[in-house]
Amino acid sequence: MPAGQRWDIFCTVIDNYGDIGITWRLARQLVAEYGIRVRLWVDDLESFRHIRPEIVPALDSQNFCGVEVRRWLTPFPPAEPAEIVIEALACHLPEQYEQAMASRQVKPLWLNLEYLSAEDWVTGCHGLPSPHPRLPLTKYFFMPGYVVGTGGVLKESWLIRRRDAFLADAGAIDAFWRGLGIPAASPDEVRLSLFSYESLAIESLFAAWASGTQLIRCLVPAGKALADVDRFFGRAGVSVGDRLERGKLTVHILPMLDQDSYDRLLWACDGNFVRGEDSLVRAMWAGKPLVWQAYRQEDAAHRPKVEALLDLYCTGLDEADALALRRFWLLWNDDGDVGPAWPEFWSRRDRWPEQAADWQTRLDRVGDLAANLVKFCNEKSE
Ligand code: TRH
Repeated sequence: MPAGQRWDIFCTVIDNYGDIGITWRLARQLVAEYGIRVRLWVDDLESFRHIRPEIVPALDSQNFCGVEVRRWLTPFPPAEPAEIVIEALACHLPEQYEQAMASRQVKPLWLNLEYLSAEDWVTGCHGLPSPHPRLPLTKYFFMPGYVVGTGGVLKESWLIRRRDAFLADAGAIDAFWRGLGIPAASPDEVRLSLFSYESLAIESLFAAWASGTQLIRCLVPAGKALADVDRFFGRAGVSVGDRLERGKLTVHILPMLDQDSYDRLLWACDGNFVRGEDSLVRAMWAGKPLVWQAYRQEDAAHRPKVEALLDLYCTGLDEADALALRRFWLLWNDDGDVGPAWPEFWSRRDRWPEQAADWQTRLDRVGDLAANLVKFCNEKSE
């Protein structure tokens, strides 16, 4: 790869934080690990600020971690296209920018970075070209995934080193909890993070926890799940800093943390409920028991995605473990009554770390997404 190669990454924030979370993480890694000059074009800097508090939404251009963050304005300002152009997560490049790409003598390499999925068809689509209907340009599909033959998932070179150093440092863990206003962990309690969409299942989960025998401390980042927390506790408008108790359950409402602190939360908890794509992958690397909630789509179109990941994720598990995991994940995604399924799932918690380590080894075989992307671009540019 030529030194100082320029990449433009385009991101529209459809909903939630996954789009910006993924593109920011990728941009930062490309700069830090490959010396690439990255411009990240984002249409919604307000959302970006939630996971990167230093972002100033009013600025058209700002720099963080070596990434040039640009406000994606309409109409799009004249800009010289980079050598590599990433259209991320179903966004569409501005017409003016496409024209500018087409008018270059050496055309930029244009990639459509798709959503992560475990479904079978992903391997078949990875790397396919798609000629532009009018302009002399070709776009390539780059499919993240969990198996060889896909683009892999994001993983920075420092991730495991930093995770292990943190987990080996009791002082750092205590300081982390103190910073959040949460008591230090104690051996007689189970500590779980819960990042979720609106879900009726939360009520049944909380009811099971409250009436169980185990002390549970549940950490809920502010956002879509708060209405369900309200409903369970008979409150209106719980907010950041609140602490709620019923029976064996204590719930703390956390602010949205910056991405690196959110990693620490996943590492420090005994188990994690995650959603969407990026928190899912981070929880996989955290290696703790995890429960995934897919991004909801109409007509339950997300259901096959959950099934497909379960099929891969459960490979190698014995039948009873796989059954308990499947049952809990599916009920959670269907907004079902998860209470009765919890004890069976959680009673197997000692087995999940081994499963997580095996899964990480499998992901490592695919290679990480940034490395695969750079390799793909090098090959196509030859
Ligand atoms: O926010 P999400 O639900 O994003 C979703 C999905 O990506 C989905 O696939 C996409 O189609 C949809 O958006 C539009 O979940 P996700 O992907 O986990 O993204 C959350 C990001 O927020 C991730 O980068 C982690 C980060 N985060 C923090 O930085 N701090 C926090 O406190 C929390 C809870 C999350």
